[in-house]
Amino acid sequence: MKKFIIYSICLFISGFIFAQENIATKKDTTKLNEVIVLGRRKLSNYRQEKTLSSIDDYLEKNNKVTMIKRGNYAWEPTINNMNSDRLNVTIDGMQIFGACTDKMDPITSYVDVSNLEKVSVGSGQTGVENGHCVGGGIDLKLPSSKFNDSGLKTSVDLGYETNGNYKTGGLDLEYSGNKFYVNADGIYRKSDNYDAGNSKKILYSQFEKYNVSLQTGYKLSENHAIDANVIYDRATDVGYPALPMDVSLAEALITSVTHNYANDSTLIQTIETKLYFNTITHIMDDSKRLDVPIRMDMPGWSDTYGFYSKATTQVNKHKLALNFNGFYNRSLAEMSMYPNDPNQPAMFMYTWPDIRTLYTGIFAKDDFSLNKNEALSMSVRFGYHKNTIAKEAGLESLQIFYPEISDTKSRFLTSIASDYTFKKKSYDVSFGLGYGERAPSVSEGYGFFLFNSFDNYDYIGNPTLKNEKAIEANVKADFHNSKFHIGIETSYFHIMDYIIGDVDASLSPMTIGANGVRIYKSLPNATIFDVYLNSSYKFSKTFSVNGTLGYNYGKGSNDENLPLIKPLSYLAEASYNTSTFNAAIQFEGNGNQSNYSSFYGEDKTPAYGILNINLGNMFYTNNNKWILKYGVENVLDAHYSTYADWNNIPRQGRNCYMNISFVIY
Ligand SMILES: [Cu+2]
Repeated sequence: MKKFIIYSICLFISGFIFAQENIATKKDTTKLNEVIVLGRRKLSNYRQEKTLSSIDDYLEKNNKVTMIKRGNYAWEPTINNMNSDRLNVTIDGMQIFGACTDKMDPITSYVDVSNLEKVSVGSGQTGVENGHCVGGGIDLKLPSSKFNDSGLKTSVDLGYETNGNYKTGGLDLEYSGNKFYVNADGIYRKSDNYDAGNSKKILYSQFEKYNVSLQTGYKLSENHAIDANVIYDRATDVGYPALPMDVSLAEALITSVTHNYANDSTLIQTIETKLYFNTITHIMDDSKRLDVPIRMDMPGWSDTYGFYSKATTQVNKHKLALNFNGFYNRSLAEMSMYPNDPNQPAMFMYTWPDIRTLYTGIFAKDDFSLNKNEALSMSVRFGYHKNTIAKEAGLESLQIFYPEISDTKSRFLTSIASDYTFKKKSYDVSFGLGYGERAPSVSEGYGFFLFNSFDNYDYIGNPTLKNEKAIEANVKADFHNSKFHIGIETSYFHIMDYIIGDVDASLSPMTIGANGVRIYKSLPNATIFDVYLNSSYKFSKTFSVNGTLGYNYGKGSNDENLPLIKPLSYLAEASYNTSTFNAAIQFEGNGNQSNYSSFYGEDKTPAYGILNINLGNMFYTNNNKWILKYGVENVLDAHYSTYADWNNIPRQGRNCYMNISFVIY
C-alpha cells in the first residue's frame, strides 16, 4: 500500500510537470501566426518524434504547410498550396534568397534546428510582417538573448537511421552570465541513397551537410543590449533524384548584428534594430549522371544586404507594432553547356542576368482588445520594389522577347489585413479579410530558358508582368472542454493576375528533349480554397487521440486545375505520455489526386496510407539529462509518392531510427 501511495504521488507530480510543459508548447490561438517551437530536448513536442529532426520535418507537421520534395534534402515549403514565389521566407526578419534557378535551395535548407528557437508561420496576409506575399510567411526565429546567469551548459546529440545509413551528430555549448552570453553549436548530417518501399534504391538521393553557428550578446546597460549572430551552412554532394542535375556545393554565410532596447516606462517599449548580410553560393552540375545529351554547369550566387527596425508600444488597449525595413539583393546564375562532340563549341548564357532588387517598406499593426472577449487587429504594409538588370548581355537577350523594356522596373506594393476574434472559455471564433500584392520572383521576371523537369518545358521570364494580387478571407473556430477539442480552419483566396507559365508554340526550347517553351504570363484570376478539421480527445492524463482531415481546391480562370494542390489528407494519432516516457502510433495518408492538372504537367497520384510508431524516454543522472527517441517510420514498407513529390519520386520505405540527446548542466 505504501509503495502504491508513493507511486501515485510520483505519477501525480510527473503528470503535473508534464502538463506544465504541455502548456508552454501549446498553440496560442489568440495569435494569428502559428508558432512551432523547436524544442529539441523535450520529450514530447508538437508531434515531433525525433530530437534531431530537420527544419523540413518540423514544418511538414503544420497543417497548412506542405513540402515539395525533389530528393531527400532541401524540401521547398508551400503554404495554402502556394510555393516559394508566393511566400515570404525570412530568417529572424532577414531577407535571404536562394541561388538556384531550379529551387533546389529553399531558405529553410540553409539553417538547422540548432540555429533556431522557433518558427512562426503566418497564413496569407498575416505573414507580411517582414515582406510582401500572397500565400503566407515563414519567419525562422533565432534564439533570443540569454542573460539568465545559468553558467555553462553542454549538450550532445547523436542520431542514426537505418534507411540510407543516415548519421547525425550535434554539439552545443552555451555560457550565460547576467551581462554576457555566448552560444556555439555545430551539427553534421550525412545520408547515403535511401530505399523506397520494397527495398527499391533511389539513386542520387544522398547528401552531406554541416552547419555551425555562433551567437553572442552583451548587455550595455539596463535597457540596451547588443547581439551578434553568424551561421555558416555547407551542403556537399547533394543528389536530386527527381531532377536531371545535382548539387556539388550549397553554401551560405548568414550574419547579423542586433541592438535591443527595452523599457516599460517609456512610450516606446521596445526597439529592435538589425543590420545584416548574407551570401549564398550554389554549384549545380550533372557530372555524376551517367549519360546526358549534353554536359551542363549551372552555378548561382545570391547576396543580400539589409536592415530592419521594429518598435512596439502599448497605448491604452492598443498594442502597436511598427517595422521599417529594406534590403538590396543581387542574384546571378549562369549556364555553360558542353556538347559531347568536342568539335562543337561550348555555349554560355546568363539564366539570371545579375538581377539587383532594392526594396524598402513599412509595416504597421494594431492589436486592439475591445473587451474581455473581443479583439480586433489591423495591419498594413507599403513598399517600394525595384529590379535592375545589371548585365548588358542579359538585358539584350530579354529584349529579343520584350523589345520595349529598359534595364529597370519599379513597383509599389500594398498589403492590408484585418482580423476579428471572439473568445470565450469553451470556444473561440475568428474572421479575417485581407488584400495583398507581390512582385514577380527573379525567375518569373528575368529567368532565361530555365528548364522545368516537372512539365518538361523551358521557361522564359517576363519583366512586364503585373503585380500578382490576392483577396483572401479566412475563418477559424474552436470548441473545447477539458477532454475534447474540435477546430475548423479555412481560407479562401481569389488571386488576380496569377503568374503561371503559358506555352508559346513559336519558340523552340534550349534543353534537348524539352516539350517546348513556356513564358510567364498572368492568368486573369485563380481560386484557392483549403479547409482543415482538427480534433482531439483526452481519455486520461496520459492517453489521448487526435486526428486531422484536410481538403484543398485550386482552379484558374482558364478552367484548368492549378498544379500542386493537395488532395484529401488525413492523420490519426494515439499517444501515451508520462513525464519520462512517451509512445505514439500514427496513421497518415492522402486520398486519390482526382483534381490533378495534366495541363500543367501533373499526373494522377494514387492514394496512400502509412503507419509510424515512435517512442521516447527521458531520465536523469546526477546533473545530466538524457533523452532517447526511437521508432519506426513507414512500418509496413509502403511504396508510395505524394502529389508534392517532384516527378513522382517515391518516398522512403521502412526506416528505423534512434536519437540520443545528452545535456550537462
Ligand atoms: Cu540548383
